[in-house]
Amino acid sequence: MSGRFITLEGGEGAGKSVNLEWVAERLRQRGKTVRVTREPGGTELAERIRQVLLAPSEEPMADTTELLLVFAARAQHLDALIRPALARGEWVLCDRFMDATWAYQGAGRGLDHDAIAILERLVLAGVAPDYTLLFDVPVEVGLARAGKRGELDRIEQESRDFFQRVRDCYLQRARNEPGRFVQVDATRPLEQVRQRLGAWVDAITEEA
Ligand code: Z5A
Repeated sequence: MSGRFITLEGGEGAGKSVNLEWVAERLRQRGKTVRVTREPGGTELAERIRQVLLAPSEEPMADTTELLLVFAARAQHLDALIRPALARGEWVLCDRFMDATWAYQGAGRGLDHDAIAILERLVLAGVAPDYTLLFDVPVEVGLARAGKRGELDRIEQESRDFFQRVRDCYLQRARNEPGRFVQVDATRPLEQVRQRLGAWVDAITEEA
């Protein structure tokens, strides 16, 4: 039986984290072996890279450093966790993946798309999500939700315009790949968001 690679994406405070385990549990109820993970991170080494990436520092991080760290963490994550789990037939549920790089480093930072595409080819080497759940909320709503958590990490300290570019990029990518993306209106109450997620899980596990 073959596994599936499912990613969760969206801007700040969209609701990925509060729904990740819920979706995993629903998949388990449908008989799937599920591995929950996240980016940047997911393995011991990749989590260490995450700390470097997100910790505010006195020395400003160059945008290219940020890009390369994101891909360094991803290379490790793919090698040590994602590829082996998929090879065992597990369902991998990942909080953020490659679309986040296009949204944050590509659209947010405005980094060169050809450079990102080269790194994507090198690091992913053919691995791609089967499905991507895009939790969409207007920037103000997401920032207000995320702001309630208190201290902001290095990227969370970016401007409203930065997060608007991130959101626009995600929405454009969803339009470009309607077969992969499942867009979720995350302004709705959690109960309604989960009704939608549950119906979707039931549908894809019928097929699998
Ligand atoms: N990053 C990058 O730049 N490039 C990359 O390639 C990758 C990542 C992979 C860490 O990601 C950072 O890494 C991220 C992008 C960058 N940057 N930032 N900033 P992360 O996923 O670990 O962190 P995050 O994006 O900051 O997650 P988040 O803000 O926690 O968003 P979330 O997980 O989607 O939100 P949440 O924690 O599930 O929900 C936030 C709050 O809203 C919480 O109190 C919930 O109870 C509440 N909530 C959620 N849904 C609802 C609904 N439906 N109604 C009402 N309230 C709700």
